[in-house]
Amino acid sequence: MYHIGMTQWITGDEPLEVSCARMKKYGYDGIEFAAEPYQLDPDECVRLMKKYDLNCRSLCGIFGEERDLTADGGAGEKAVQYLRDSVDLAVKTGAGIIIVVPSPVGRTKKPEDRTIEELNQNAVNNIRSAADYAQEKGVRFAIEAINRYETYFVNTLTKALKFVEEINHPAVGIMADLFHMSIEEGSSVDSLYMIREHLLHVHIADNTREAAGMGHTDFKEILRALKRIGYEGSLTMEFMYRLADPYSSRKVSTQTALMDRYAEQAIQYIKMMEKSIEES
Ligand SMILES: [Mn+2]
Repeated sequence: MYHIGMTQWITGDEPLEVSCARMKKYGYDGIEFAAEPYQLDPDECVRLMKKYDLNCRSLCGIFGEERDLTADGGAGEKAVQYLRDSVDLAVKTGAGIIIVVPSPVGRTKKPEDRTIEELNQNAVNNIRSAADYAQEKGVRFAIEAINRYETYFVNTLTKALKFVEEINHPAVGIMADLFHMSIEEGSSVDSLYMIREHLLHVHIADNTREAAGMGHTDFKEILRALKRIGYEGSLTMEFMYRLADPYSSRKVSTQTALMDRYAEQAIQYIKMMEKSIEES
């Protein structure tokens, strides 16, 4: 059975402890904290994990305009420093993986003052530089391809693979997010096979970005593929309210009943699919 996690930043403005209690209640193994080294108190994170018997395998990088890994100069350095500071938070919470989106989320047009080659080179250099630090600390970066409505840059797993091969660093791999894949990949299963050697982490949401089982993604086929390629990481739930801007779900006041329903549905559905594969 897979380690089942849930990312926390999707829940809205509720206190961390409320989220942890929910995860414990519905049988989650782990929590994915937001990589917010300037906001989160690592001691408090550790205290809550102990209290609710959760572990932390990954941190979810948050990439607003001010954390732009495609930038050069001071802006690029600031983004690299953010990754280094996130590595320190990862070490303190026990997370071995940090999710990295190589361009600001929501920037769907290429900046006009740079060529795509320049932006790509900046991102490769910045991530490589932070990856040296991550490697020293035993942490790896998982590059996430997000869909075309959230970025012009790395928005398919084909692009993610090319990007990661260009970075060519032992501390940098790829993650698979089933929601983004449902928009961009011709076949999610074929794409999982394509990135198999680099796959470090998985985000689970249905094609509507709600909890697994609420849309039309075939999770049985996905889980079978993950098993066949020997994936041993976490399945981390990242469902959301129906919002166009994903980061706005951090600020909305939490719809507690809906969050409870998503959290319960997601884990029960995935466990049911896992069981049915084992029996077949
Ligand atoms: Mn994701």
